[in-house]
Amino acid sequence: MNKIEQTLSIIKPDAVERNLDKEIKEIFKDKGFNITKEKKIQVSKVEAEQFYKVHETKPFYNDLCAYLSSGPIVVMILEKDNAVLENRELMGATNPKDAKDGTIRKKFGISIDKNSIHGSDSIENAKKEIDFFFKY
Ligand code: IDP
Ligand code: MG
Repeated sequence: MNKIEQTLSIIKPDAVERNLDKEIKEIFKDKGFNITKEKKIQVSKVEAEQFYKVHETKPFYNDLCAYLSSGPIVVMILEKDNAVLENRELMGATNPKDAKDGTIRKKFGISIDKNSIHGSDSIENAKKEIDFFFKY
């Protein structure tokens, strides 16, 4: 059974810097996602650390947070049946080298850190991440 879900997507600094945000949003819309909220912002290092707290023990944590806060990003709520899983499939593998044809990371990703896009990995995390950016 399919059901309408929301997930959080972030167009990361490397993609915004290359003016790919419009093209990436069109890909989501073509695949049937509704972008119900979006904003272009720049987060502080501390905010990036909060957002990526789940990765705080990883060796790449500091670089990851420095990177996310390094320039403007576009955060979006995507809505669709099975949005969480379908967005993960459309994004492609974390490392663009491993991403399949037709995925956003295959098309635009530069490297494992500059992989152009973030997407929530579970319904539970989607709720937390949406609240993080859109609950005032
Ligand atoms: P995901 O973005 O595909 O969900 P996660 O494992 O949640 O991947 O990692 C979060 C982000 O951290 C990735 O998108 C990537 O930019 C970065 N990252 C993950 N693994 C590595 C690594 O081994 N080296 C450097 N950066 C990494
Ligand atoms: Mg993740």
